[in-house]
Amino acid sequence: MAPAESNGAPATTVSVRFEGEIAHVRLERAAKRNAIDTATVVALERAFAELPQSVRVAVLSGAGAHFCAGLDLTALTESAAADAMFHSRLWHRAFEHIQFGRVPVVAVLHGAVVGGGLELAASTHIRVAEQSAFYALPEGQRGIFLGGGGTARLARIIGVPSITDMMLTGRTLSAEEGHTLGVSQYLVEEGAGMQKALELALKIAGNTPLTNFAVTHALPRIADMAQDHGLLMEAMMSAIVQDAPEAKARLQAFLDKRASKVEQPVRKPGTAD
Ligand code: 1HE
Repeated sequence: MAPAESNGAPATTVSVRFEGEIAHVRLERAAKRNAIDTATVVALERAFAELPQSVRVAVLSGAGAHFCAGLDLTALTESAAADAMFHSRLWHRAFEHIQFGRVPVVAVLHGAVVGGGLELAASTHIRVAEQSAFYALPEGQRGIFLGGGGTARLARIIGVPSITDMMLTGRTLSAEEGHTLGVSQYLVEEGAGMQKALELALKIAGNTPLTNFAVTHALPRIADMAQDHGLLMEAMMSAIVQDAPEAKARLQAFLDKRASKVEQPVRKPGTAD
């Protein structure tokens, strides 16, 4: 791995390292279970807003035994309504830089992925969960509400009924339950999350930047549009993406039999072709 480099984010709460085209962004508050205080949310925003041009994909993880215990609750006890609203907007801004930043983000989830930690995970594009991961929204029990984008992003992943259940009853979802609901796209053995995330990150970095842009910026917005508006946007995005010389070269490489084929599922012996 390349030597650690910093982009200015405070090393104590969020670290940023570069390994070729991959940026590793890690929550570094293990003693507080990576609870997110204001310095941490600001550092996250900077980390993703200021990624160098050489970066094509980011991997987000948490130090220690848990991905993230959500909002640092010490921040809430004395805050007035207006402060809390602006604080929530700060989270929205930071996570916007993750969901609609320059590069796709792969998260490695383990241990607690709760409250704002789950909202953070929901702002990433690919989530790899280890078996220890568990998901909860303790906001319901703490007398507060979602404030880190959960009503919008998490609702689009696991749906309003699951959020309602988790918030009203305090239900914790296991890694398997979360996987079934779509929190994670990959569920792996304990300790194997980073390796899987790196394997996926290399595939993502190998795509053209415009395709990755269309997938992360256009696709979720089109899915939120009325179908006729969305299809027009799809046609325009598709025209722009295929127009890039790199796209043309890739299509030609396939026609010249120089490109890899789609990976086919391994057939069981004895099954018909
Ligand atoms: C914290 C926080 C925190 C841990 N804010 N300090 N989130 C929650 O309601 C989750 C609260 N945390 C927990 O339920 C547990 O800490 C865990 C299940 C995540 C982990 O348990 P455990 O036994 O490994 O750790 P611990 O002993 O509870 O915590 C270790 C330390 O981290 C301890 O501090 P210490 O000084 O006594 O060592 C804890 O106080 C501290 N800590 N979690 C502050 N969250 C934008 S709106 C989003 C709204 C929300 O996210 S609400 C959900 C908040």
